[in-house]
Amino acid sequence: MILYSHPFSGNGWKVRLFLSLIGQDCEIRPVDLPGGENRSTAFLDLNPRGQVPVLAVPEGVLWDSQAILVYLAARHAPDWGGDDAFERAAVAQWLSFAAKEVATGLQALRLHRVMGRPLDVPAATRVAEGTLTLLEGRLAAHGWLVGERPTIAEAAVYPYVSMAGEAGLSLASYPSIRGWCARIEALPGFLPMGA
Ligand SMILES: N[C@@H](CCC(=O)N[C@@H](CS)C(=O)NCC(=O)O)C(=O)O
Repeated sequence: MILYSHPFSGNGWKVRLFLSLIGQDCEIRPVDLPGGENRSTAFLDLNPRGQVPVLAVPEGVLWDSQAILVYLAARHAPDWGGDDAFERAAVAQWLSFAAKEVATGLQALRLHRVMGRPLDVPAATRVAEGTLTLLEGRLAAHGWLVGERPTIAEAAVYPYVSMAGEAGLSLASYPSIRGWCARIEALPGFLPMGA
């Protein structure tokens, strides 16, 4: 397995974090995003979206962090994908939340603040605040996003939430989110950003 990523990529961190949590080895190939390597013909052949992460596996090439998490759980760690039809659908619901609300709020704000990407900051801030409020509601009543143990939903949602400070938002008024982050950070195999 080869993971194409960049050390700064939060979406790449989702995959590296999950690989570490399940103790799965993987070759990491850095992609020079600032240098535009992701726009090269060779990289676009791997991912026509021109984004990391990309995972090359014996069956083919997968792009999109959520899709890669689904593959890795199904192939290597089924316990992390949900136990039954309802749980697997609930996991998919949070993966969709990661790809939409988390990406257009917290991820976009971090990219804007750290890399200077143009952004409608008030609109993205509203999305990010709504994201945190929704999560706080779920986590005030439950320890994990799905069921009673961590799933790939945690790997998809946690990275950009835990980096809220880099997006210019504080988690001070979200105690349940902070408790959930601490539980994830205490899991065996937890991998910090940039490690
Ligand atoms: N939906 C994709 C988003 C991937 C994404 O936004 N990747 C960023 C790095 S975190 C990227 O490669 N950006 C390069 C670009 O868009 O030019 C996923 O979840 O993998």
